[in-house]
Amino acid sequence: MSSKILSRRGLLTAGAWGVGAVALAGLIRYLIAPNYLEILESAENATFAAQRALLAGQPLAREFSEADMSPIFKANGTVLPDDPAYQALMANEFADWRLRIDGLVSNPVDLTMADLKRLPQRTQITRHDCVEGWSAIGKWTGPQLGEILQSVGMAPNARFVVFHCGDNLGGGSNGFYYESVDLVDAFHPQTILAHTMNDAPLKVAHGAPLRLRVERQLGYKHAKYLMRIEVTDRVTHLGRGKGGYWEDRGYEWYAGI
Ligand SMILES: Nc1nc2c(c(=O)[nH]1)N[C@H]1C(S)=C(S)[C@@H](COP(=O)(O)O)O[C@H]1N2
Ligand SMILES: [Mo]
Repeated sequence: MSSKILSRRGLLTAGAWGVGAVALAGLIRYLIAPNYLEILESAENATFAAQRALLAGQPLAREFSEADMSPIFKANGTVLPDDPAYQALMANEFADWRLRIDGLVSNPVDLTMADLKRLPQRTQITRHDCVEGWSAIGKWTGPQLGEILQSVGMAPNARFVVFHCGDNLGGGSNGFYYESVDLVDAFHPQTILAHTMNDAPLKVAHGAPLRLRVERQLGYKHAKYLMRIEVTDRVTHLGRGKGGYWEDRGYEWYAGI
């Protein structure tokens, strides 16, 4: 770590200030984004309360009006998962689908769509930017991820939120699409689990029955076909260890716009 801008020792010292360590980590990720994963993994003293304190004053992604909505919103990546488990859920119009939330939480849960719709809902019209060079403005509705995470009780050592998807792209056990965000993005007010797109139930091509919207990040972070959300203290044990399906194949983990 000695070559990093902020040394491990520096971070641990900051940890003694509580909020400081996390706020500092949140700030420096913009300066040294490629090293952010390692830096975060070395921050040991931050508490959940400190993470919450970060929420105040987070910049919002731009929101648009109905008139700005794109007449056509391209579907990209997987548009019809061929995994048998997903196919079985789809055949039943997702009536048997549950969103598993587990990992570093005190109350693991299996949420139904009705459970998710009973929570306070947020609707936002935002621009989606894909690295492949297209953008589209769409309207999304769903509960805030932060509300859900709060309700399951996160452990103090929680650092990442991992999204496990229902589509297997690679054929092997490592081929399932997955993504991860830090707690700054997880608790961002515009980070929602969307079940509704442009006022209609989310279509299979766009990630039915539920997909992530993490509006200050590039398209590939917006995991579709959500099956399980895992709270972790690291991401190195997943896939090829880089925090996401495309990150494992060379894309940046921090895909801020
Ligand atoms: N599970 C899953 N999520 C995914 C993908 C995917 O292939 N599988 N593709 C990503 C990419 S690269 C983009 S641009 C968006 C596309 O979302 P859309 O189909 O609603 O346009 O989903 C992202 N989330
Ligand atoms: Mo993308």
